[in-house]
Amino acid sequence: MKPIRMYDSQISGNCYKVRLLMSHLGISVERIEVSVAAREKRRELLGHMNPAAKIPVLEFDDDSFMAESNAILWFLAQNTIYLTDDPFQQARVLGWMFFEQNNLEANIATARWWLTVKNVGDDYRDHLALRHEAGHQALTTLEGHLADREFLVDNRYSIADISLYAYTHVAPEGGFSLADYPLVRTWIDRVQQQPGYVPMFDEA
Ligand SMILES: N[C@@H](CCC(=O)N[C@@H](CS)C(=O)NCC(=O)O)C(=O)O
Repeated sequence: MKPIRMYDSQISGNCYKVRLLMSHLGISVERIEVSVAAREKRRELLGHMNPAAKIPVLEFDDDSFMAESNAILWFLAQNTIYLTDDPFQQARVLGWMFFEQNNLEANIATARWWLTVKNVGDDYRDHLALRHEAGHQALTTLEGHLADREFLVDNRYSIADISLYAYTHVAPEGGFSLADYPLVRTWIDRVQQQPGYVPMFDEA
């Protein structure tokens, strides 16, 4: 079962995680760019592949589909250097990926969506303040965890790092300064030095 196509968006961190891992693994697929802002017809386009009608969605050569960025990372990373085969460390990887969806993406991606993608920050001032408070708590947790390690789990670069990197490195687009998170900034640099690293936006 090989991935052949990805329903994707360049501005989406959830899609970027998958693109980044595929680049590390040397997997190339046809990319179908889907506008995240134009929501009409979304269900018609994606509903048969993902009941939540969201991207990323990966299509396989046997006509099956897979949604949820972290589930896709988990699947593609099997038997590669990007996922340990030790069940205890695997559970820690999963723990960080749940943290990413609940604490980090939920706040940073939403603030970024209002401020940078939709440009409606003024309409959402109260909501933004809550997202900023919770997002900073997530960044503080990440900073603390990086105090005595280079990567999130087992001192090796893994899909846990890829998952959290996606929205952390664009946090300033959501109004989050990273000035108070020097270890997070160094970790961002470290991720960018990994073989096969690609930036979020395609180079012209
Ligand atoms: N938990 C999902 C979230 C997917 C998601 O929110 N995708 C966004 C793009 S980042 C989307 O499709 N937005 C369009 C919409 O909600 O209509 C994942 O990690 O894949």
